[in-house]
Amino acid sequence: MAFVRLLFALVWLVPAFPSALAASSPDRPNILWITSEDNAKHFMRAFDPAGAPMPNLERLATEGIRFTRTFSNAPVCSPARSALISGVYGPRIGAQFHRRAQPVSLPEGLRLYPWYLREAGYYVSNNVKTDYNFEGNPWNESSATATWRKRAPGQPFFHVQNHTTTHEQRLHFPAEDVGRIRTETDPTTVQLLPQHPDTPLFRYTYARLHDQHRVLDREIGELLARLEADGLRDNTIIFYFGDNGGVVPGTKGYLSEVGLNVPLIVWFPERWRHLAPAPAGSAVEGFVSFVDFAPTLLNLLGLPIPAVMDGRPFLGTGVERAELDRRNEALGHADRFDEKHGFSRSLRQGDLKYVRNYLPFIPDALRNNYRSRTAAYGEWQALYRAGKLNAVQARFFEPKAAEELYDLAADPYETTNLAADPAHRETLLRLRARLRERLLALPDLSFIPEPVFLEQGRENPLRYGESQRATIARLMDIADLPLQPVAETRERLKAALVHGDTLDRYWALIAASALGRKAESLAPDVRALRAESADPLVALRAAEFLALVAGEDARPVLTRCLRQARSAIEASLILNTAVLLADHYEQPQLTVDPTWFPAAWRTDPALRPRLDYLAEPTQP
Ligand SMILES: [Ca+2]
Repeated sequence: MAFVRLLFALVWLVPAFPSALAASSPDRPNILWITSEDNAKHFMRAFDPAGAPMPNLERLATEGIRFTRTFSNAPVCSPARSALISGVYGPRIGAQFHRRAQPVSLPEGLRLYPWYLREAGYYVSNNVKTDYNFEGNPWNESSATATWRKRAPGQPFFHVQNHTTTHEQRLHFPAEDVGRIRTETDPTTVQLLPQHPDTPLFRYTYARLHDQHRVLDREIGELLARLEADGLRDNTIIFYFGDNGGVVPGTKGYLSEVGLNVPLIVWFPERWRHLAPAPAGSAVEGFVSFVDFAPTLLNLLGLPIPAVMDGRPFLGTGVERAELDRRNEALGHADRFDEKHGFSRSLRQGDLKYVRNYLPFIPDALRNNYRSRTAAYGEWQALYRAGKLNAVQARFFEPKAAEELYDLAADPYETTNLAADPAHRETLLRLRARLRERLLALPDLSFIPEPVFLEQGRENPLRYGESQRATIARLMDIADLPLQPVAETRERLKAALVHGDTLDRYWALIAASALGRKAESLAPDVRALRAESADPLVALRAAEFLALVAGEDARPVLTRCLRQARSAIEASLILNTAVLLADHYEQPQLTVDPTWFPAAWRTDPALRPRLDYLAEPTQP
């Protein structure tokens, strides 16, 4: 500690080296980002009385500022981390998919934030997870041994220390562990989400997760002690936050509050307190989301914020508490996560939460191999099949509503969907319009099917999105037809089904499937779209509709589409429907021969899990 102080003093006394002098300026704070994996605020006592005790974090919170409404923009790692490092919403630049099929390019004029810090003279290090959907390494060092200690003498640092102690994989234990390996947390004391059955395995899973939080807290305590021992604490601004929510079943990977609302604590040393928007020990309820973090860093250091960034700073010069408290909106997105394709958006405004499910016929429970490694998922599903769940617990396995609306003040765990309640009609229409406005402003590239986007837009997603603005608005209109009374929409749907543009037909078929039986009269029109000559993506959605509403066997068409597939991601999209129809709509399971695909496709993260699943001897 004394050594470092001495170095500071020595460099300060050598005016012959002005650049060294600038780099050592005591007018610049160090910044330490402590991140932890898959942490909702609901599992931490610092934020929720039902959470795990974490004394080190609680002390940091008492001396720092708790941001109680901090949202990951996506409930899974790579899209969440892509928003953090770019300051841009994933669906605006094609970074919304997890695991990426291919990395996307950053918009012109934008660099990942470590680059700006590095330019400003900071030593930037990351230990160790990256998981961005972009190419490039903006760090001085990103490794399991990265540390602030490797910076030049007197150089300010920005360091990320990521903890995997609470990561989902920690819940990949066998069900036999119940009663075999004791937990520090008493399973009878945990508070289960209303979506979960009260079984010994669920209670044990929660207890294991609480235990991991206790371990995490000890690790954070050790890290803070190292900072202190290095004599750096009085010049370092400390952030602690979770990288996405989770991680009991049905949270990570889903747009629930437990999937999105992460903990955030920011601690300022005395000399940098003027950059804090609120007093030590206080809680800020103004909304903060991951796109705001990069602009916040730049603002803290007095650096300009690139115009292309979507977020805005929540710390530093110019941030006023009153204005911060008025921020009350957060946008969430869920798309393909691994092999499971979906498309949902959420908009939280104050205590109101609106969710739009564009593929409502896909239940949340649609198979995702990685999720299913948590044993409690399997038990949850078995209880569903045995008819032993109540309506709230069973909803995970059933088709979704196209729209969801929750009053989180009365219903914090989103159990009662108010979307169809006439008493809330005005609120529904207001939030529906607001979400639409937000998505059009991006514009949201998920209206372009992922295989088409990768082929046409990956090189310059931002510019591609701008060029597709009118198309995306038109496709959104078609996607929203199911929200109107059927009598008014049938003719528009019929027109879209024969539209000259493939994507209009594609979305008309999805809209028809979202309507389900109410769109049954369209079956003859749809059969024509299933024909041999059709585009595989159109034929896929046509076969899907006819399977859903008329029980027609989709396998011959899906097989044909698979064999015509132009990319691994297109094959993945087709297999998503195959598994959906077999597991949730009583269709016979498709037989797939992996040799239909080029060898490189068979290891693709979006395709391989489906091939593995279909190869399992006994599917459920
Ligand atoms: Ca994570």
